[in-house]
Amino acid sequence: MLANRTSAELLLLSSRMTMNEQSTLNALLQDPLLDPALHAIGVSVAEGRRISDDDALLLYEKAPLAFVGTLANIIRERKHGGKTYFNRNFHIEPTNVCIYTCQFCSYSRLIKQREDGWEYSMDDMMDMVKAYDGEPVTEVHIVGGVMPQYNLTFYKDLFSRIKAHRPDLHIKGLTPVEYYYIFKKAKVSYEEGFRQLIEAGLDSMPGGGAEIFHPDIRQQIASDKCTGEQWLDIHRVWHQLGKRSNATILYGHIESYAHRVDHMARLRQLQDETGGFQTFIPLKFRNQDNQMSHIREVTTVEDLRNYAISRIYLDNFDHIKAYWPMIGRSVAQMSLAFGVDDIDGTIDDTTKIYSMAGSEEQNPALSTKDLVQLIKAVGRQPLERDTLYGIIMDYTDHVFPDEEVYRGYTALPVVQR
Ligand code: V47
Ligand code: SF4
Repeated sequence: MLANRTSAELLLLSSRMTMNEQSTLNALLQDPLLDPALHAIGVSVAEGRRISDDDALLLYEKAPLAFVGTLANIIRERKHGGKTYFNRNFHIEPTNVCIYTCQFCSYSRLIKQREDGWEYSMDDMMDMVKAYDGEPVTEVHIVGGVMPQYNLTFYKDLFSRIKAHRPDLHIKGLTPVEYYYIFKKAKVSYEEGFRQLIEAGLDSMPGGGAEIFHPDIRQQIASDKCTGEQWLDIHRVWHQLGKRSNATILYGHIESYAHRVDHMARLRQLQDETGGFQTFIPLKFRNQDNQMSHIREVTTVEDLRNYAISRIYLDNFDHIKAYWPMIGRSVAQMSLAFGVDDIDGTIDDTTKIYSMAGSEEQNPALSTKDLVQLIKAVGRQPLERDTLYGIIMDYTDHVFPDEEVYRGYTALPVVQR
């Protein structure tokens, strides 16, 4: 405990902290009512040490929002200061029909009523790409249901056509769920399959399909798609090829806190091994139009606690992302004080998987100006990034015509003419 340390130790510790960090931590740790075990975790974080799985479980079980929020914000500011990243991307969902039966997904039921869904052709998808000609988008995120016609040959063709049309567009495509299926059907190893897709133009892998790795839960909510182990193996191979990917967790349904910690432990371990993950994206379970509609959604407080605890636990992940179309703009803004430093940046309305599941944003379209204002309004610095976190533009001091300029956290916006 800080109180039990020698003055030399305390001096050394405080010399590594900013004044702001010191006073925030002092206020937090000197609370006489603070649980001693939480106090010890606070000291670990102050010292920049990794917390254990038991610590993470304790945070989930006992720590108040303000406690985890303060620690997460210290880590966030150590890593990024006030920087908040977004990108300009668009989504293509090849189909909303899926052979798998994930209970939480509104796509799975459509296999029985296939005619109610969509199954885009190669030309349909190329038309979607062409619709962005001349637009300053840097990434296309391709993910959807799994269907037999979308096989390895199809995706090689799609990726190479996209690159032939627009070589600078980063293709962030598919997840281990699709890869496991298409590589198996094509009878190629993960490595060989990836080599072919990289040659066709695949650049990086999004974080989907992770759900909850622990078999006790995965069996109940996503029994027939790739296992947690297979998901991790596929990312491992991808990283070994020198490529980057993201990771997600689908939380707030039937899993326990121990399952969330188990999930993050497996990710932290793989990240220690490969260093290939860029971003962790907690995805809140939404209960509309799926077979788990009877489960109540968790509260915003729980969402913020979950962001914060993942920021504290995943010390080897550079970024924590809040996917704003799913949680809404206000919670996304709040999350920036609870460990989140990235809010994605979808700029169109083609992301159907969430609107079908009941996301906050029925029309998830935000212009760059809106996104920048949203970030500035909570005192953070907006940076447009590319998929690999190269900085495209720092908007901190940029003022758009007619932008509402926020001064500090509480001042009313002033329209800049
Ligand atoms: O794996 C499906 C989730 C994921 C529901 O890498 C649901 O940058 C909540 O992974 N409630 C796919 N979530 C999307 C995804 C993603 C999104 C944004 C950015 C990135 C990235 C990745 O969507 C699925 C599943 O976990 N999902 N149904 C639902 N009812
Ligand atoms: Fe298919 Fe993915 Fe939905 Fe599962 S979550 S049913 S794999 S689209």
